[in-house]
Amino acid sequence: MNFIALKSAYDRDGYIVARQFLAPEQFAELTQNLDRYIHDVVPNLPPSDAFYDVDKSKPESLKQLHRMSQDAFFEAYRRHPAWLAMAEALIGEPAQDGAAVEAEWFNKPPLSEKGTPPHQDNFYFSLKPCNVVTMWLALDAVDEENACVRYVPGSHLLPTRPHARSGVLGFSQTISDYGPADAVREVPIRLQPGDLMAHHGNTIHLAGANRSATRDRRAFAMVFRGVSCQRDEEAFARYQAAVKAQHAALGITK
Ligand SMILES: O=C(O)CCC(=O)C(=O)O
Repeated sequence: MNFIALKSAYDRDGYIVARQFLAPEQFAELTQNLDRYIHDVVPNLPPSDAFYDVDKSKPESLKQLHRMSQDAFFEAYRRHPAWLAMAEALIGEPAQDGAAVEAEWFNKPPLSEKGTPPHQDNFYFSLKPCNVVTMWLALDAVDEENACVRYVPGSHLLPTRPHARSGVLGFSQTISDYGPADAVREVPIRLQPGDLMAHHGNTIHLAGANRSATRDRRAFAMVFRGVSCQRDEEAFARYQAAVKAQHAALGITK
């Protein structure tokens, strides 16, 4: 991987794409463990760690997994050398604890109408400085039909935008003044299984509904914070209160 070229694109655009990021055997190891986790662990998880588009009685509607490091494989995976090297090249400093904060899984099941509202991750994380990268590995081919993520290039260089409650489970906050001038700048990121995209904590991103009746849109993601990041505890407490209120409104309890 040419980390110098990737770092310069990341600093300019706020995101990068690295095609076929993992070797085939590494990708197979990850997908086998994701299948195992979904089959063996997910049925016993509390509602806060596994979100469904419909509900648990429709396992095919599974749309998000959080706190996957409760499983020994994913706990160790947070330190995976390839992921860590890429993350540190992009943030330009060591990652806190030499590891990702957490491991997560995202899907837009076929015909899922719930998009990802436009947001900036650092509105959720509340880090200063915002030297944090989200790395998102495609598990399926993703394109406009099955709701690929869209980035607004260069948006990480401008101040954080105001956010408000979205009503979308798993993405509680959305940019409240997002408008046509933003939308015309969106770039759809088409990926093949094993391709990685990574974005800065202030890069605006979103995704639409999955219009395919047959294709999932699954991804595995990890977030790495630079050692210089400190959490703004007041902003984080406000965000957590907003999530709690949204979960209560959507009937999600621990
Ligand atoms: O998978 C998606 O639609 C969005 C994921 C996301 O917002 C993120 O990983 O920061």
